[in-house]
Amino acid sequence: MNDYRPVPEDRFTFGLWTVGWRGLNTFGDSVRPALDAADTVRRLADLGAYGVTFHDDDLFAPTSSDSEREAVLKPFRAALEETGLTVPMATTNLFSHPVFRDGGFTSNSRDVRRYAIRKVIRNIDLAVSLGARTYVFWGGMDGAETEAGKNDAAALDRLREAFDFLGGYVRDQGYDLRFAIEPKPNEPRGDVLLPTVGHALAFINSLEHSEMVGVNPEVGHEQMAGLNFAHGVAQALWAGKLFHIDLNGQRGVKYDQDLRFGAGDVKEAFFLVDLLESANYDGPRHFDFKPPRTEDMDGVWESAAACMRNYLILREKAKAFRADPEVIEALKASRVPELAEPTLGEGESPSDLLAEEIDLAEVGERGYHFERLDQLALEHLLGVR
Ligand code: DIG
Ligand code: MN
Ligand code: MN
Repeated sequence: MNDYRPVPEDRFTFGLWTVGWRGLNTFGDSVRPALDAADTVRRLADLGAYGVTFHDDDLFAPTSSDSEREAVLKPFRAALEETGLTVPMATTNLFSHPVFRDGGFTSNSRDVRRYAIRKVIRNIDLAVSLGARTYVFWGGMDGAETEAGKNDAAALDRLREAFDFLGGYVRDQGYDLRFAIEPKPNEPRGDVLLPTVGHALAFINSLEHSEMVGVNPEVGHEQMAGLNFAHGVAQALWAGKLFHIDLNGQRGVKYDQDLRFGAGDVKEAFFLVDLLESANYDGPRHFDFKPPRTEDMDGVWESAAACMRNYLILREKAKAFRADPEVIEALKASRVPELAEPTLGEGESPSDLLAEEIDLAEVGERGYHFERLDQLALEHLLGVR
């Protein structure tokens, strides 16, 4: 019997800001203490994690001096060394400080845009020194509440300018680093620029260094837009642009819940894990979640452990689903393998195709038996197969 105990080989990672979330929100004060970064590394290592990720501000205040930064980094590096935990990804906080109230790269204020790029450069240097290979950009504060207040074309120009400049910096430094854009439709801004995976993929195509820029989709963010997360990830994979992923849970179109992974739409979580494992996605399984404000510190670690446990449970169920002979038969009955067959034959011409007929009456009656296939998946998920 599998005890679903995570090991570093499972490549589970957590943001320092997740288990470190103190519970402060618009309607409630903090309920938990601030966590020390080095202690968090040790605790996550004990739970079986592979790595940690961070925003610059998770480690030190934006105004910290070099010596103040080093005072934090020294024990942080020591804890990484001691536990063997990695830092696969880092990112910049371009949203908390009041200076970013109208965004970072797309603030109407030019001096803020220039500061945002400086802040990213500084943290890219630190991230690379800690071994990060992926740098995430979540432009949560880059958006608008009023249409007249933001010139979208100019905002996209400034966003492209920032990515092209930073991509050039990474290349000039010879860093082995890729960028991953994290879309979100709204919150904290009324409407956020690049709201979904589709918008981000289209934007990436406009960049000078597009080959080094991918996406970091987050489960709840696509679902906040009423979209199916697995389909968005599938398109990112198809485009060769799934550079990272933020796993959590969301229950419907509402505020960003950042639930532990598996606690939201569990059927969609099942098919997401099925997709990632079937596609041999080899990136970190990164949790970007917030232990509910109701929890004490014991609840925080229980929630973090459950993120990994749920992924492992769903991974085993997805594997059993794919190996089930009845499922293999049902996939054939639904003609799923046939979709992988090119529509046109080798060298076939339009006249060849036009010479063909279809019996509309007969083919029009064809059923696809998706209900049987989906019921088999659900029965695997419910544990009766
Ligand atoms: C929120 O979903 C965002 C920020 O926490 C961070 O910039 C990014 C990192 O994955 N996710
Ligand atoms: Mn979120
Ligand atoms: Mn995220």
